Amino acid sequence: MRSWIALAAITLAGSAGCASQPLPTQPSPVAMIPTRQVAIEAETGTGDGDVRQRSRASGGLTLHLAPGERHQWIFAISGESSRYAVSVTYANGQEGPNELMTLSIDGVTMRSWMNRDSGDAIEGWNLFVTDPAGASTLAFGTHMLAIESSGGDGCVEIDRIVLTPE
Ligand SMILES: [Ca+2]
Ligand SMILES: [Ca+2]
Repeated sequence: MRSWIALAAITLAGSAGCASQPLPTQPSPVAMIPTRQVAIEAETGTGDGDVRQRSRASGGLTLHLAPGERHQWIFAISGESSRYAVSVTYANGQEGPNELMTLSIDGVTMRSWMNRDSGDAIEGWNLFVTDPAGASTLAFGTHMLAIESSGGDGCVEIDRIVLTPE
């Protein structure tokens, strides 16, 4: 009888020792999500403009903006607050004068710049160039990005907008 009690005591001590070991520290879920690139297809979103088919465009589609037209996109930052560089990829066949592009995030203008030709009046509409459009510190959550085109020959086609963590 005595040997059974001793064995039970050892077993209990053993399990107690195992359970008392500290668990590994778990990082918080937010810290585990790295900041990462956000890519927006211009043919999504809401506002002015017409969607065009272009075989070399990302997703096969662009958004045509005429002078005075404005389009906006809602996007989400899923990681912690970080600074992002914004770039815009577009096609702009050489028809005439270039357009002034204005990009804003959450209502704040990031950059206004004169766009450039991506090629001639025929092939140029299926060739794409990428311009920087400023940088902004963006917090976790949803934001609104907008692009407005003004002046020029009346045609520019936005393909894609990319936000890259700096
Ligand atoms: Ca143009
Ligand atoms: Ca596209």
